[in-house]
Amino acid sequence: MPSKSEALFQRAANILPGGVNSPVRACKSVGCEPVFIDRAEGSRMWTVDGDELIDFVMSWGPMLLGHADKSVRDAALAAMDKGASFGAPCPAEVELGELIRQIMPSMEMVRMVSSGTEATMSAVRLARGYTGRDKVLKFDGCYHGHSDGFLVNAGSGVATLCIPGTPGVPEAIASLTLLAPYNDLAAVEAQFAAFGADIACVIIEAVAGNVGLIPPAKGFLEGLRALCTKNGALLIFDEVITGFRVALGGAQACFGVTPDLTTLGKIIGGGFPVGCYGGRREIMEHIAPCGPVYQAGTLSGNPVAMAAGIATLKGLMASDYAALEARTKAFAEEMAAILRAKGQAVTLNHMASMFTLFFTATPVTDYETAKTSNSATYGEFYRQMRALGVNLAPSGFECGFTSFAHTDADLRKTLDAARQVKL
Ligand code: KE4
Repeated sequence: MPSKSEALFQRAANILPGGVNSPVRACKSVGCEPVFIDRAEGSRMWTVDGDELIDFVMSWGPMLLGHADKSVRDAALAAMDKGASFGAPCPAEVELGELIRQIMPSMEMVRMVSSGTEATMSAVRLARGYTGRDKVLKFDGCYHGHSDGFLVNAGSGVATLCIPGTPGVPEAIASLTLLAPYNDLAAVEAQFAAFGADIACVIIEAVAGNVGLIPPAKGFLEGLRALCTKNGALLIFDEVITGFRVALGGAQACFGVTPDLTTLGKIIGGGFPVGCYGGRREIMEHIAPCGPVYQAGTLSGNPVAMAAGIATLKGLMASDYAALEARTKAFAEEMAAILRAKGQAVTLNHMASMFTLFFTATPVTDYETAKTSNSATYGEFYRQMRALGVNLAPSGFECGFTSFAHTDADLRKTLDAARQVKL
């Protein structure tokens, strides 16, 4: 007799490609079927079969306050009682925008959209419109959503599924995307030497989270800043993951490097579909209806999503980041030690409340070294941990996330589960 999850997955596969609405959820790279979730609260999720899981995916980052946070829930329900969408400006859009600028002052003006992909796609169009240039430089393994130009050597689900090249993306578009290895400033300098006058922007995950976690090498971000300024290109920090996570003010606050534009998503919506891009006023004023660079969205600034985002940011402004980071660090280091005690080669990369365990002895500093991680071992680890009640990222090219809802008991229980794993 199939479980409820198995039966649902069979039905789902008949209507949804791969049975999912986003590829990495299909668990293909970790050799099992996904479980269907009935509900989630705090650090926990419950499957449709009633199994309880301690969650370290946290919806791929958004749930930093924890699932079903009461303040977020109450705000969203109160907004819903006043109507789901107006197609006209509402006060919450202004309040959330002002809150973002208060937390990230480099974002002098912002535009709300409905996903991280929309944010990065729009920021790149703005950079092209503002500079009059066509080329974009991104980094091997970084993932900025699924708009055409970003799928060149991308991370996240593209890397997870080993999708070669960019089927469906015309060569004329893909050729406008330049690449460099993460943390390789010389390679970026070489691209600028070759194409400088035509590079509209450099877009980077200031802490890479889609090849697993890779922090920037000392001086790397500062070097990018200098090269962009020197060559008249815009520096875009894609903070869809890192915004409000690696610090309340994001990676730009952590490293003291100011981008020209920033893109946000995930946490900013508290679980609702929200993205945002913003930056220097004189750049943002090129966006319609101020300026000629067009971007629009039916549900941009949606009142329910804005209310959830405001409640989320206010909750985070009152949260103890240092404490969460210390607990996450200790937890991740203990997890690595447990796996090493089992004879596994493990490289641990962690920062703030995100971490990745790579099954390799090689230090992981870019996409190539991330690929030395043993994906079969990761898959075995994933499957056994899920059977023991722990939900890790179903891909070795993603990050684990803790939240302000994860208790010491959750972390201890997870470490106890790891001690039982046989690799
Ligand atoms: P969305 O369009 O998925 O909201 O955001 C795209 C995006 C942009 N930039 C960064 C740095 C991102 O990490 C993402 C999306 N992240 C992936 C997982 N790392 C989303 C999960 C999924 O694709 O299902």
